Amino acid sequence: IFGGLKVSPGALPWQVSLQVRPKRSTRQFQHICGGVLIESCWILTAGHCIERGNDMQVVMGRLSLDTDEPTEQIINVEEAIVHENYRETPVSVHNDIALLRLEGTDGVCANETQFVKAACLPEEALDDGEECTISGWGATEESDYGSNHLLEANVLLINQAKCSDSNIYGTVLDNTMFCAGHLKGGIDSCQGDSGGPLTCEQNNTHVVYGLVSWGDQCGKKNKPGVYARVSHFLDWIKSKTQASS
Ligand code: 4AZ
Repeated sequence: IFGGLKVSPGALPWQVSLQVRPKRSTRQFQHICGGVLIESCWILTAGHCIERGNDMQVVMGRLSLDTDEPTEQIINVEEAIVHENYRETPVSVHNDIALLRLEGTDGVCANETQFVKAACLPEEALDDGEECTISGWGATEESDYGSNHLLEANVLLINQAKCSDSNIYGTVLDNTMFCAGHLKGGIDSCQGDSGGPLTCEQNNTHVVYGLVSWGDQCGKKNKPGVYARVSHFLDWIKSKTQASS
């Protein structure tokens, strides 16, 4: 996160760290992406975060990447489901969404606490200019390697036609994605934040409106962050989570 501030305990209880290690390796798990708890056994993340052939786990209820915290819950990923129309081009990523099914028994995986709590799915479209929150352990203006402490920043939803202007992203944007940020630059998501939440307040609840997906570098003027549009995928999410939970 560029231009971010440290998150306080319990402020973003749906934020998770997605971590991988080579199968059956004894090496430590490493953070690769963010993710969002949406149900006890389900995490939303970006499609481009899924690396086949690796063991995956999610760490929830923790702010610091390198220190165990009493509030944490660490759960293995049983299955990763990448969207069937996920597609990367040299400049953009389309349908950049995946679901992770967590290991658990009788439909209980994560236990709800003050520090681990699901975000709601959006029910309706939000207006351009609405202020929302992005968060993650990704690269900062000081460090390409990311932040050890979870950071957050406020961004504004940017009109789709405006973001499709030729001096911003032109014609690569489609309705599976939207832009958010500040066109003057400085405040943005970055590498390592991918898959993590853009949440907005709607009727006094926090809804996961976007997932960090891509952008032309980070924090640059006229190059805002691009987010997977969660509201576009509600039927897909329902079909997957109801089929096998
Ligand atoms: C990345 O490389 C990435 N500024 C993520 C977010 C943004 C740019 C790049 C948005 O994963």
